[in-house]
Amino acid sequence: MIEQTPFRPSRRRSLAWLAALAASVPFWTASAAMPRRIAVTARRFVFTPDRIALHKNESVILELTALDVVMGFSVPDLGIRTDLPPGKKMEVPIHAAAAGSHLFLCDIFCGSGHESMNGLIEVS
Ligand SMILES: [Cu+2]
Repeated sequence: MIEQTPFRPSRRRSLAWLAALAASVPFWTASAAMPRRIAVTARRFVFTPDRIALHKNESVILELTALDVVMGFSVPDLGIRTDLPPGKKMEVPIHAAAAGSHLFLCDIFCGSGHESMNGLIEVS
């Protein structure tokens, strides 16, 4: 007669659990590293929101969409700019390396209020 211990997980079952755990690692490490996405719309002559607060060393993706005419999005301090064709979502990654305020603005003339079309990225 063979004696059995009350609980002894089989080697096969242990390997199955280990395989399941290993398979889940890429999923949760990828989701933990996903940057925050911030939707920003542009229309004559405002960005919404016009204040974007970031944490120092945070990486985000701005999802910029012009609602009416071709706009430009420029953050001169950070060396970032892109055209905003109307109706097309443009993704702009930003890494906020240092604390401070950075002006962003429309740099394509879009009408008589163009000069006041701007906002701030505030990193703290
Ligand atoms: Cu403009």
